[in-house]
Amino acid sequence: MPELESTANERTPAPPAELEALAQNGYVILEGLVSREQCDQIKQESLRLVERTGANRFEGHRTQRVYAPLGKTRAIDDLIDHPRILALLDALLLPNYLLSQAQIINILPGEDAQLLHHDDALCRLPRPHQTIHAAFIAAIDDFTEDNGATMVIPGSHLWGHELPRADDAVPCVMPAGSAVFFLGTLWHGGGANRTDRARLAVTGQYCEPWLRQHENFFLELTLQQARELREPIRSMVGFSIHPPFMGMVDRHHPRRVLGL
Ligand SMILES: O=C(O)CCC(=O)C(=O)O
Repeated sequence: MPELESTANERTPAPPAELEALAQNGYVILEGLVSREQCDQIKQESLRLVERTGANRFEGHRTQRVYAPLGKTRAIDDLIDHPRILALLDALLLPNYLLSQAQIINILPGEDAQLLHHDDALCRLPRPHQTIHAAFIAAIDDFTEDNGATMVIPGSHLWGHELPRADDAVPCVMPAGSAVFFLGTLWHGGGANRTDRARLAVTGQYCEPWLRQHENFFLELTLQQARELREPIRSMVGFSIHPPFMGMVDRHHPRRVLGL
């Protein structure tokens, strides 16, 4: 097997206060990840890509989503590999952690609150358990009390199998360009949009390098698209290994398939 590589590098480590907030509450708000101008560009591109509304209550009958955005636009790359997001992931997950899923979510006026859930539920592990999954949801519009801001239940990452009560959830109110970063065990969901304007967000979910990703990037991206992805996004979609050989292709590092 050729050289090992890591998504962790010389990044500035995550501030202890952010890690403490995560340990205590299960989430932390990161302000000012991208500028308002960048949000405007993301919004313009997202509104070009969004199509139909969801098919069920979880997707949201009044929510538009862009699935597989990495094959459709480069507009959200600066969020997907934002150094402050990756610094938190470096502290939480093993080197060569993966992007599990990326999505653009536009909650339209009149949408009901989404069912509360935790992102690692599909793994069916007894709770509470170690962190194997973490995510961010970035506000591209300002998130307010009543426009569909992501709702979280503080401390619920430590729960066992008790079920959440909607009344315990609090909105992540934050200005456009900020994000809520949270552990895969935290109960959360999109909020109800009681305004007359849509609420746009970008989300990235990440997982341990030995866990199956929610999205099958190998089938969503052409080899040429994968070649053109910048690092560390290319590694995070799956052109990486969990040492010594998980993820190999015919004995070799998967990057060789791309001729790189
Ligand atoms: O849009 C949001 O604020 C949350 C969405 C979410 O958690 C999901 O769709 O899984």
